[in-house]
Amino acid sequence: MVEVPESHPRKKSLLSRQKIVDATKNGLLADSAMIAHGRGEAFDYLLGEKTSNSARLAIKESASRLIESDNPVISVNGNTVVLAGKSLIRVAAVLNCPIEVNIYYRTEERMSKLNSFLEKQKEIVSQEKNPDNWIGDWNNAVQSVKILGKEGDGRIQGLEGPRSICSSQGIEKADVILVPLEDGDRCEALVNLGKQVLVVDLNPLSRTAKMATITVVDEISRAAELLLEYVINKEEKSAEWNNQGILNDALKIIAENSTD
Ligand code: PTJ
Repeated sequence: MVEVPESHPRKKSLLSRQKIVDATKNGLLADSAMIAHGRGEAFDYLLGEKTSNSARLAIKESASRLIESDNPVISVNGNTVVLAGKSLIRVAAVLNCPIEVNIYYRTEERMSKLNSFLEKQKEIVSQEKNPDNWIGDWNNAVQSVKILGKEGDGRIQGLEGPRSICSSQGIEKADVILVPLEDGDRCEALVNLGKQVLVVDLNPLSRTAKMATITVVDEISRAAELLLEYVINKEEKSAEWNNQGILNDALKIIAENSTD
């Protein structure tokens, strides 16, 4: 791993790249994970590499829906585990909800490696001190987070083949699903099943971004840290949610950043 000096203006981006490179070597990621990451980086650059006010609103709304949900689940793919695994374990511990490994390019080997990676991260997170403003037994809360996915005993109706496989106690049962870097078809199938689908996607033009109940147009590691703050602060649901307005705002930011 190359040493990146503290002063380097692109330090965070370089470290994220390195995580993706290392995880690829370790067999955790899909062959196309770097392409997906590069596309995300390009959009993030255009968005100014910071969380916009409208993304902040979408993260708050996601927090409130997860809190109100009877059966919330956090669905993670390879890139998400590598970039935001620890933060999402913290969110799951506060919400007392499971995390499901659910990947587009499903192989038994990757499922098993991602599961072990998350279990190790759980151990590390469980040793941390309580997050700010959270009161309770942190070690116990983190240890209680179930990592689902490997069992594959559920199905997403409306999809065919390996992409329909899920956990009966996770995605199949859930009424609210947080699913970063989701694929458009699956997002549509989940919405058609009457579930609330909360996505994190840097591309406001993607089918996923357009299909979702709530779209957080932000980078997953930044969004996951804010989500933790908001689930702890127990954000309240807004009376009406205009998701198209959120997408329009992201496009406006990109347009503004693209002119002198
Ligand atoms: O682990 P698997 O098998 O589930 O495969 C995961 C990938 C990401 C390879 C797969 O889902 C895929 O091919 O995704 P796409 O169709 O390239 O879509 C990825 C979307 O996520 C794009 O719209 C990117 O802009 C966006 N994206 C990429 N990196 C980030 C991101 N959004 C938020 N944060 C990121 N770090």
